[in-house]
Formats: sequence, C-alpha cells, structure tokens
Amino acid sequence: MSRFKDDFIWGAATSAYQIEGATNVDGRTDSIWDTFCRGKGNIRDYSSGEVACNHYENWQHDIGLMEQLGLQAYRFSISWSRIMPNGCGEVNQAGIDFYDRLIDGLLEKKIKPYITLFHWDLPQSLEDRGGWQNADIARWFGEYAGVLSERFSDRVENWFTLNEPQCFIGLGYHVGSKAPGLQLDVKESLQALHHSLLAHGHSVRALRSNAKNPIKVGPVQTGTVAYPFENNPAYKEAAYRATFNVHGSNEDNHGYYQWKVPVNPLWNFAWYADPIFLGHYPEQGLEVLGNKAPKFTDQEMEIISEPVDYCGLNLYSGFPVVADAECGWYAKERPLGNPLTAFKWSMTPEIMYWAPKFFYERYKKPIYITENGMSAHDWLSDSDKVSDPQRIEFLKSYLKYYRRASDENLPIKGYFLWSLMDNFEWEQGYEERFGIIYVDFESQKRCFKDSAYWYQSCIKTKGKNLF
Ligand code: PNW
Repeated sequence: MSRFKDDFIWGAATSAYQIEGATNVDGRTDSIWDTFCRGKGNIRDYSSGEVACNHYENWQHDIGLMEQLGLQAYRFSISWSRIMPNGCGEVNQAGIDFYDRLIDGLLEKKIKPYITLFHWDLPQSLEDRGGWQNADIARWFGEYAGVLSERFSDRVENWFTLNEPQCFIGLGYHVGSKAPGLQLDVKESLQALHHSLLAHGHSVRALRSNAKNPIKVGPVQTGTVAYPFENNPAYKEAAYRATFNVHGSNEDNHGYYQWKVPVNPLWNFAWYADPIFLGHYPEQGLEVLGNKAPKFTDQEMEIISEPVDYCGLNLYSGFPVVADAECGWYAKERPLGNPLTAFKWSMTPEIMYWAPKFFYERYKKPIYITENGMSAHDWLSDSDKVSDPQRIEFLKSYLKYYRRASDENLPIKGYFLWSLMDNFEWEQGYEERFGIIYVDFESQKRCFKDSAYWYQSCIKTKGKNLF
C-alpha cells in the first residue's frame, strides 16, 4: 500500500509580518511593509500588519491550537527589525526574548521549529541604504543570520534562508506590486537579485559557523510549475524545459501567461536555484538576457553555492504543456470554467508530483514543500462553524500527487500547509483567507475550519485519509 514514509514531517507555516502585529513595541522598527501599507492604494482594503493576528501576544494560545491539530513542525519567520532595529549592529534583546519564548513553547509541545530567516519584511533602515540594490546587504544579512544562529541553534535544527526572492525582488523591485513597490528595469533588478543570492550564501556560512548544534539549511523557491499534459517522454521533456526556462519576452512564452499577466525574466526557477545548487547561472537564461545579466565573479558564485541540505518549494499553481515540433513546447489552455481558488489561481494538483520530480532530477537535493494551500472567502456560520469543503478537496488532491512522489522514492521530507491561520495577505490585505484556522480580526477569536479537523486526521493517519 502506498503511503508517506514514517519520518515524513507534517507541518504548517506562517510569516512574521503576516501574523505578529505589535509592529511598534519592544524596540521593533519599521519594515518596508509597514511603510508600503501607509502608501495610498497599495493595499486592497487599506489595511496593514499593524495588528494582524496579534500573534505577538497570542502566541501561547496559538501553540495550543497547533498542539490540538497534532502538528509535528511549525515553519515561521523572524522579523529582522525586531532583532536588529537598525538592520545591522545593535541587537535588541526584547526581540530575541520573544522568539526564545516561542521556540521553548513549541519544543515543550514537541513541535519542531523550522525558522525562515527572511520573509519579505526588510528593515526600512536598510531599504533607506538601498536595500537589495546595495551590495553590502550580503554582509548585513550574514551578520543577522549569525546572531540568530548564535541565539537559537542550541534548540533549532532546521533553517530556511530567503523566502521566494521571485516575489520580494521580482514583484517588489521590478513589477512593483509588493513592498517596496519599485519598478527597476530588468538589469537593475537582476543585480539586486544577485545581491540576494550572495546574501543567501553569506547566511548559510554564518549559520553554520555560529551553530551550537549541527543544523540543516536550504533556500525556499516559488514559481509556476509546468507539467506534462499527458505523461509521455516528449511532453515530460517539454514540461521540464518550460519549468526551468528563463522567459525573455512575451513572444517566447508560447502562450503561457502568469495569472493572465505577461511573464517577465524575473519570474522563473532556474535563475534563482541554479546558482545555489549548481554554482552558475543557467546557460539558457544568460542567452535570453544578454547584456541585462548581472555582473558577477567566480568567487561570488562560490559563496552563493555554499552547500545546502535541502530545497524548499512553495507550490500553488502550475500549467500543463504539450510538446511542439516547431517551438519546443506551448501552454495547453485550461478548460473554460476550470476550478479556481478565490485568488483565481488554477487548481493544478499535478505540480505536487512533477515539481519534486523535476527539482530532484536537476538538483539532487531532498525536498520540503514549505507552502501549499488556497485562499477562499470563508465565513463563520451562525453556529460558529466554518465549512470549507473546497479547501479540503484542494488539499486532498494536492497531497495525493505528493504521495505519488513518495511512492517513487523521491526524497520528500515534509509538508507545510499555508497557512496555519488566516492572516495579512500582503497587498490583498485581509480579503484572502488562506488559513485552516479562521481568525475573526475584530475579536481575535480563532476557530477551526472544517479543513483543520480534516488536516488533524490526515496527520494522525499519516495521510491514509486521502483515499
Ligand atoms: C507566498 N505566485 O507568496 C508567500 O510566501 C506567502 O507569504 C503568501 O501569503 C502566500 O504565498 C499566498 O500568496 C506567493 O504568484 C505569491 O505564484 C505569489 C505566488 C506564489 C507565492
């Protein structure tokens, strides 16, 4: 009988700015998201993360909910400007204390903490000095990572470095939809991205050199995964290439558009992951980008490719492709009226099998799915219940494909559902609910959605309730 392996880790994920609130207490300074939320028209419902789930005060209660769910692991991120109000230099003990309490509280309930160093909330003080455009950021981030390792690695074994540079550089510095809302040209954006890769490398070295106990670490990537429309060698090969291609212009996208928005060279996997895992930028990307490629040295590529232990993948949606004699591949249109989430992202569970397969073939590293889930417009019924059958269907079908990866002995290590609870969904504010726990943002009351009870039994049965 097919199953998830016994040591497979069942978890859930959040990020600091999306849940903590308390943005202005105990020495925390502004991040670029605090600033961005104040900007007119940046956030759909004019909200911010100022209160969010007030997890900064409710953390004990929230750990209780995790325990009730039966979570084996919890992936959360650390607010850089709580730890270092100036981004570098002085360390804020009150910030350290908060995460000390959280880590100890988790361990007490036998929930393994998985720390993400950075989930988009760059200290504003560093943005004021150029942020990711300033090459010094590699050093600043290394220093920050060193502090976290020094303080927490006695109790925390598993670490992730940067969450989705595709988003915080691609969407934050190039498209402009996320903080800090810059619209740099491709060349400038790729240079900023190069600095973020260097920062990743520096952080891996700093984490290891300050570690009190052996640690494991890896990056977290996202993107839009191509999968074969039919499972045959030609389509598989086409989908592999479509997944790892760097897209130069709209013309060479073969009908593939990202959420109906034309894709751009900042939205792909290989440009971000090849340097880390293979030690060089992808040939195909260098060709497509020509003189827009960043400047780099061999020594920098060595820092970037500092060996890591695993690869984190945040998987939400993908697209089917077919092989084509003339252009190699093209995106097969989804049927009219195909299943969509509230965000209008297509339901494409196939990616949970194909992404781990393609990533393992290319990079030969164990894989965690560090985020997966969907937004729905859930509400509380009269009887204080939240019925979210679509989310249960979504999770079931995605996890079935993930289990297929396990059946084929791909080294998949675990699964972190996005998200533990409804939270501040960036520029969408509170209008997209990704949680399996419902949050009433007025009263701060939490309530298990039906999907939370379903996930509880999924964890308990190690996925046997999927069939
Ligand atoms: C992730 N895409 O972002 C983030 O890590 C979370 O903080 C966020 O809440 C979650 O997904 C839901 O949006 C992504 O366009 C944003 O493919 C966009 C994409 C993927 C991930």
